[in-house]
Amino acid sequence: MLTGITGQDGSYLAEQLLSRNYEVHGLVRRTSSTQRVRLDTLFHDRDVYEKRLFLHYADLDDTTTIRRILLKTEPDELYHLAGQSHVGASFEIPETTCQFTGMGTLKLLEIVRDLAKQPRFLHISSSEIFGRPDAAPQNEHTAMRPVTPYGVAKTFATNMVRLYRDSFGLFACNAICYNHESERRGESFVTRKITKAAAAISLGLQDKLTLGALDGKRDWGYAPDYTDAMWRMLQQPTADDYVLATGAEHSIRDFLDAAFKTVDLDWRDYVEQDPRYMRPSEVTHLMGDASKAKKILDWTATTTLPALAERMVHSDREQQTSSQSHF
Ligand code: G4F
Repeated sequence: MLTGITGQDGSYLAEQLLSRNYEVHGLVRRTSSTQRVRLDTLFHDRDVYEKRLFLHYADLDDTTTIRRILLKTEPDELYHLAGQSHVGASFEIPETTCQFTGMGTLKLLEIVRDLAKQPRFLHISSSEIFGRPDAAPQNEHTAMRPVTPYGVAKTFATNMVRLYRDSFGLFACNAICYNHESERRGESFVTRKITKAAAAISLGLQDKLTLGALDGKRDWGYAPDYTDAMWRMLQQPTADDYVLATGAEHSIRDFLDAAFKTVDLDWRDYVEQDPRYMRPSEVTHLMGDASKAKKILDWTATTTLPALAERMVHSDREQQTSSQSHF
């Protein structure tokens, strides 16, 4: 069972689990739109949709419906990936962020605690819990010092997962994920915004890219690697928390360099900054130490930043070229 199955990570994890012969169930928020672009291929596969992949409708705060679905489906593994995940937006909608990202996790833990057959539980935590850390790289023991509403909500959820593991004996784990991107990344996150713009500018479809602060540094990896690690975490004999990261730190300028280089352009000719995209408080440097994941899960991130940016720009160029050819 996956919450957030229609998101970037949910869609990769669903594909990986199906390829491992799992029956996959997804919790989906009921909205008037039925667009689930990232699951399109699976939907149209007659051997998969409603044979080995099933969707159920429930909002994260609808505990009665979620309990009913879990009682009916009796999952072995529950991957909790859903929540309000945009850090910048969390300053505009802090209550919604805490309601879904923080309380949504606690509500799920409460349901699982009461189940006769308890699934193994994975919560997607975030490097945002470290905020402005006093150590680099950060590991599972680094103090949590969040500086954004999203980081505060994730810190609450991460600590609750630990508490339910230690106090109630749940098999509950935190995947403390650093930024992980892909061609399926939401278009308002900085990497996808950059790769979409680089592609559009190179095709003559756009002439400017407006961004916020360019000084931040992040540890950017490739999303399918991270969902693979999540699965590995739930196959261990004991539940634990793991940092998932590449161990390399890059600036937004480095990402701009790599993305625009793919299309032989210099980003300095196109990028402008707008305070609208700047955050009231910002995590400046984040870099993870994933040596525990390497040792215990036999996991390492495979993709370097230039290769990631290049891959995303090529995919955006293909998408934009094919949507142009439909007109
Ligand atoms: O792409 P971002 O929005 O990612 P951010 O804030 O690091 O959060 C992502 O990674 C976290 C893991 O550490 C996740 F937990 C979280 O859910 C999310 O997936 O911003 C990256 C950096 C920031 O410093 C931001 O200020 O890019 C800067 N930035 C500059 N201009 C921008 C923009 N970010 C966005 N989204 N849009 C801009 O125009």
